Amino acid sequence: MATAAPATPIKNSKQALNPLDLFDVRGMLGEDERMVQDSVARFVDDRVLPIIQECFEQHRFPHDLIPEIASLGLLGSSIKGYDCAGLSSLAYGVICQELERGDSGIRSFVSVQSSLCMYPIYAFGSEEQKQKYLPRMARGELIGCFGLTEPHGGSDPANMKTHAKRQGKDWVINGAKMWITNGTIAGVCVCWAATDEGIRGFLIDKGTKGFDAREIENKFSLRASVTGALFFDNVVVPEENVLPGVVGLKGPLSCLTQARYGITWGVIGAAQACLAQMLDYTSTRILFGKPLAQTQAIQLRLADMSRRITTAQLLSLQLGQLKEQGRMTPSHVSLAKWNNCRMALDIARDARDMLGGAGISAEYVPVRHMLNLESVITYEGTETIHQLTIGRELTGFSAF
Ligand code: TGC
Ligand code: FAD
Repeated sequence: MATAAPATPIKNSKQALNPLDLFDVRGMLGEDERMVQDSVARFVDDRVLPIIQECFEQHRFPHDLIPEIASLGLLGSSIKGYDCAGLSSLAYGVICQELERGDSGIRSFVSVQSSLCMYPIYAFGSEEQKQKYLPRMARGELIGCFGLTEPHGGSDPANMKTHAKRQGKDWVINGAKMWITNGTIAGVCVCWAATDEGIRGFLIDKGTKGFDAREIENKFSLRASVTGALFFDNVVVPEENVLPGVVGLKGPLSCLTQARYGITWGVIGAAQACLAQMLDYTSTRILFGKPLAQTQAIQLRLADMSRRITTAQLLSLQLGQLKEQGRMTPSHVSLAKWNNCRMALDIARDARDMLGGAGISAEYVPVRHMLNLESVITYEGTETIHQLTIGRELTGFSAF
């Protein structure tokens, strides 16, 4: 027969450590960055967490949060000017982390708007395009989507079928895009299409003749996010809607580098949410006469979660510092996206298991994060694509 548990856990550290930030990564942030983190954390606690379970169950993106997300300066937060907040890379990181602590779908919304839509307009757009789109996008009045993936295979975008042909001063676009976040709620699509000159980016406004977006229903993942399929049937766009500053695959891939950087931080938030709930649950769930948290097997699993979160935090912190110094490379981002998504997905799956039967209930966060992370480890480059990117970096041979 098991003996009764001690009433209170024994504290071993003289100085209490934050179990979700053991190496005090927050302490490495500047004061402004900590203020940003705090305000996004409050927003997530007050406005996201109370509704997100229901949104997920109802397969509904909470549109009504957009004005508040915008007023917090979270849309295009790294852009200077054009009504954007001009925050640092680390601030963007903690924004993603806090949002994804709420739900990957909310972080996805901000990633797509900021890194995949506003970034290319800022980096490759004409001054007229920046003036026309960026301020409205920063205010959340205009939503963007990013069309790169196609139905026949997203991992190899160089082989895209969507094409644009010159017709006098206009371009005519034909093709289809698949799995597009914000697809049906977007007022503008940043669409990548093959041309005789190479891949180019086109800004296609909602309502343009021949452009259609349909929602993808029946998802088991990212249910609090909108995902669509896009169709382009002889869509005519004027030359002024082409992004003039880039030709070739490096255009869309540069956007992915920005978004993947944010994801490395975001998934830490999802993992922290799972660990926080497990620390609470295992200390109050009494089995065999003692709290689960007092068993060696559970402690090993909690310790392993903590080790993996900590290493992911340190990786993203260093990545952010390299980014600020202009030294971050696509391979750095691939390694961190691979490591951190794998870390978060493994933690969510393990947390779900530690809850026993309750682990399949939407009342607890791990299963929702777990299902979301199945998308996050797939989009923005699958785990295999990032592994092969590192393989290519190490060996010089492309194995794609
Ligand atoms: P490769 O020869 O490697 O490169 C072609 C050109 O691009 C440059 N480049 C990059 N530039 C910036 N950032 C990167 N990450 C870059 N990677 C490559 C490269 O230097 C070269 O430039 P240049 O000047 O020499 O022409 O191209 P490849 O055809 O061998 O492909 C490499 C591969 C497989 C890594 C690439 O195709 C890839 O990343 N595939 C995965 C596709 C992907 O991630 N799709 C994501 C779609 S968007 C999305 O999922 C949004 S989800 C959003 C949400 O909801 O949060
Ligand atoms: P495929 O490319 O067909 O890959 C299938 C499998 O083959 C994978 O396991 C892959 O790792 C593996 N594989 C591929 N190549 C190799 C190789 N050379 N060697 C070994 N294995 C290989 N895309 C956008 O453009 N915009 C968006 O906003 C967007 N949002 C998304 C939202 C959600 C919820 C999801 C699920 C996806 C989204 N995507 C978006 C698409 C996403 O980027 C793609 O799903 C992803 O890039 C993989 O492409 P695919 O689904 O066509 O899989």
